[in-house]
Amino acid sequence: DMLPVELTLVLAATRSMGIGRAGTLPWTGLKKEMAYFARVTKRLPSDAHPQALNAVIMGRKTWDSIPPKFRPLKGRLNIVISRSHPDAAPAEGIDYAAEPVKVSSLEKAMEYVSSSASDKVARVFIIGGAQIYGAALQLKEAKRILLTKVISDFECDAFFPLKLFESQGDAIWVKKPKEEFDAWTGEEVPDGIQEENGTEYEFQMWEKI
Ligand code: FOL
Repeated sequence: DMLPVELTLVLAATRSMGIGRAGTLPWTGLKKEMAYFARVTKRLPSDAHPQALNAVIMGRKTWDSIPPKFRPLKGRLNIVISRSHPDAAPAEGIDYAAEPVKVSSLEKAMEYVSSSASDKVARVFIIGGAQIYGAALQLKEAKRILLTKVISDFECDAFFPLKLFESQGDAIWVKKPKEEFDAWTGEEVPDGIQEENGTEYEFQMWEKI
């Protein structure tokens, strides 16, 4: 049976929407920002089945970029998209804590999370990179973007394929007020400009109208 899947994209990006450089993040030392990413992608909505878990969907290059000691990202169902992986049989008996589910497309990833085979999935996050964000943005299911806007400038060679600016945003996407951001994440998200090791950033939530 197929359940509807709402997708939330989560990313940190510079003002020019830069998200990566040479296969990794453009910055180092944003420990609190990374801790926010981990908390928000792990936390279940209050109405979730207590044994549920959230899913994180990523491309193969993003998987490779995660330090081996942190992957699969713990406490989350990890789904990795790779064209070179036949979709043969990821279904039964896979230990989510030990290995990611491998699929050949975002559509297959969506089928996997929405099928009754995994009715224990609560929220579904798209965690990159550029190619996967681009594919997700084409889908009606992409409802929300958790954007950490990095104000300090960094050289980047990978970019989020959509510009989100407070004044001149894509008309389809609107920045939500803090109250709705806090309610959705289930935490009090720090408001205003944050600073870590000389890098400034701001937590934001955007939704499609
Ligand atoms: N979204 C945001 N807001 N910030 C990011 O840095 C980010 N990064 C990615 C996708 N969305 C993001 C992709 N890159 C880890 C490493 C790289 C990565 C995503 C996750 C990672 O190791 N995460 C661990 C945290 C480890 C720690 O505490 O330092 C995790 O458990 O989530």
